[in-house]
Amino acid sequence: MRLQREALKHKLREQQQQQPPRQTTGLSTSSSSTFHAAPTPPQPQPPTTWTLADFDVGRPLGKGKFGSVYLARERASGYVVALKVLFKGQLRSAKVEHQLRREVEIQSHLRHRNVLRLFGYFHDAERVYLILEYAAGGELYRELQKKAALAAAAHGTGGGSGGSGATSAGGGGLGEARAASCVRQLAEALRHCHSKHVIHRDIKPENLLVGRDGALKIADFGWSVHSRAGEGNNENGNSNGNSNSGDGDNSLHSNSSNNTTSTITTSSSRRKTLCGTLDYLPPEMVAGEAHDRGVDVWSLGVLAFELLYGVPPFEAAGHSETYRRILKVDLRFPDDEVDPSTGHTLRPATVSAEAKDLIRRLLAREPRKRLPLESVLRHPWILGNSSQRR
Ligand code: AK7
Repeated sequence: MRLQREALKHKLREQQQQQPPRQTTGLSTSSSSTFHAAPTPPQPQPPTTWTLADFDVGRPLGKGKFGSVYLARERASGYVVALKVLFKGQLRSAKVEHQLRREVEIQSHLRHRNVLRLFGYFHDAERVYLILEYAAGGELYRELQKKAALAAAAHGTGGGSGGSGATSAGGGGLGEARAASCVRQLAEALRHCHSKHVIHRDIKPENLLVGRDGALKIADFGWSVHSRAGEGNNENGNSNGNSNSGDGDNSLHSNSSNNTTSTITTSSSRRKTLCGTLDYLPPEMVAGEAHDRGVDVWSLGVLAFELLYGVPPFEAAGHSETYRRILKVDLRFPDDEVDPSTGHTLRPATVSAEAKDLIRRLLAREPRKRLPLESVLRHPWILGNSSQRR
């Protein structure tokens, strides 16, 4: 089994290394069912091609707007993967084919234990299939939901909260040790992405998966962009705010002219987040300003908060109220929640001062003032709570 796994790994790796990053083609046009390693050069064809018949498809792992993910095994090698099935018709209607192409292209530059691998794709008449690294631990989101449910049950039954220890997830968060470990791994993943000029732009618990060994994996680069050096994104991450160059590759609408890209990007994100959450958007995107890799640093802060408290920091009843809170950076750390009638603590504020310090430094209104990822990795909260390997 191990040898077989290594074999496909090798095969996939070989293909990817042979192919220089190029434009991808054929996601929605052709109806042939050839496999292309990611990225796909127009010519020549990669040495190996796959079709659905090459996989045993197992249980569904999840459902998304454009299709589902299944556990699958490549028959020849026995290598287990996650197969994401997307419907071409839906991709076309939503006009996101170019995003999918970009995702495949972007993923080919990334190789990191905390970034979910996209091995390649193939397609048939109706569907596009993404061959993904399988994350045996599932979605971090579920971990968080479970804790939230536990906390709610504990508080709701009125059985008193008891004294939950400083490291436990008394208020629905994951606890300081697990949260710090997640934040560290995310910072490492994002540092890798940014070093390859990739901005993820959609960091949230739903897009974080957990590997067999508990390692965190950033997934779903469908909203990411490949920023170019010298366009306001430099290696140090302190850009002057003008990023996401307006060439067709980076803009989310291909008919954009250079200086409107940020607006377009924002409206597109807004469009997208209408069916999702606004909670992770940074103020500059809410305000319709240009944005850069600082957006990922902001969402790391939002995530840190949510991992600790179980709810995102700017959550509000409606979208406009969330916008307002984000723009103001209306950051408040929950106090102990006390039942006014009994005086009992319902939700203890067990979050350390170091954690709050890191969150404040990540959630700076000014993108350039946000703590650089290198400094996140050296922050006392990370050093004190997160063991190096998990
Ligand atoms: N246990 C989708 C729609 C539209 C996209 O979905 C792009 C993805 C990784 C993903 C995670 C899949 C491994 C799992 C597991 C699970 Br659960 N994977 N182990 N789930 N990459 S989903 N990418 N892309 C996507 C578009 C676009 F067209 F808009 F770009």
